[in-house]
Amino acid sequence: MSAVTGSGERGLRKVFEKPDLLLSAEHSLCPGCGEPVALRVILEAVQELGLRERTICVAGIGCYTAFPMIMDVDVMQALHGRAPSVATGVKRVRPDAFVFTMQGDGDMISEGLQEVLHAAARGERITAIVFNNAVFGETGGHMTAATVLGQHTKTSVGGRDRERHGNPIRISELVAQLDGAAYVARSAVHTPSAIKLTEQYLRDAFQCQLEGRGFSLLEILTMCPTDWFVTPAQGPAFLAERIEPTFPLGIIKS
Ligand SMILES: Cc1ncc(C[n+]2csc(CCOP(=O)(O)OP(=O)(O)O)c2C)c(N)n1
Ligand code: SF4
Ligand SMILES: [Mg+2]
Repeated sequence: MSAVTGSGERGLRKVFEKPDLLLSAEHSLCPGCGEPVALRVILEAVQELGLRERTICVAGIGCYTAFPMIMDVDVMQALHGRAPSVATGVKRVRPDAFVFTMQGDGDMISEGLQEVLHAAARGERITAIVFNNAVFGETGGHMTAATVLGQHTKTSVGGRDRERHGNPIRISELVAQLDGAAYVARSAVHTPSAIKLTEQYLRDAFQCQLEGRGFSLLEILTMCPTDWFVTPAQGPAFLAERIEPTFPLGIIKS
């Protein structure tokens, strides 16, 4: 999992031990899936910042819907695409709570685009996290608004075509234009250095909420070898060569 996480004994412990907030259970995720790597980074950040008792996660619907059962924090489930609106209500009722959403690209960018845009424009003091694997993973690999041009999916057979299917939406750049968005960044989990970046950006985004500065968004590119039609071992290279050129990593607004 996170191969570059620190130095000395603490760093080694972090690599080989399960995070305290990650519970053990059966799950149905595929080998090589990037979403559990992102989950690990999130739970480590919550623990290290001492936020466990205050945390309420609002989860959308996707393969990551397996996670609430193995997260040792409070989690609410939202209808597809609606997590930013549910999180808005949670934060307004419980302003002292630490609130983050967990959505996929299909959930946030295809089905719930208006929810995230309005929450960002209002400057809601929540942190939105989107796992972008450029497909509707859980339901079998259909094209989403984030599927990249040329990408073969079950509904873009032969590759996404600009004329026929339109262009992918870069959610981070879109949200960054809104005045209420205080922090926006894009990271990934396909290499140790990318995971390190995810750790850093996640802390920045969480800090933004803790300081009451406004809406924060972290987009994390995750591997989906099953719906990219590659082997688990080929997933990281596919992300780097096919997905990342459309979605460059970095801080977009701070
Ligand atoms: C309103 C609505 N439409 C469709 C679905 C079916 N559905 C459940 S999960 C899912 C795919 C989610 O894709 P994404 O958010 O990208 O997450 P991933 O599975 O890729 O992690 C879909 C379409 C649903 N639950 N609700
Ligand atoms: S379908 Fe894709 S996103 Fe879903 S568990 Fe499998 S690899 Fe992960
Ligand atoms: Mg997806």
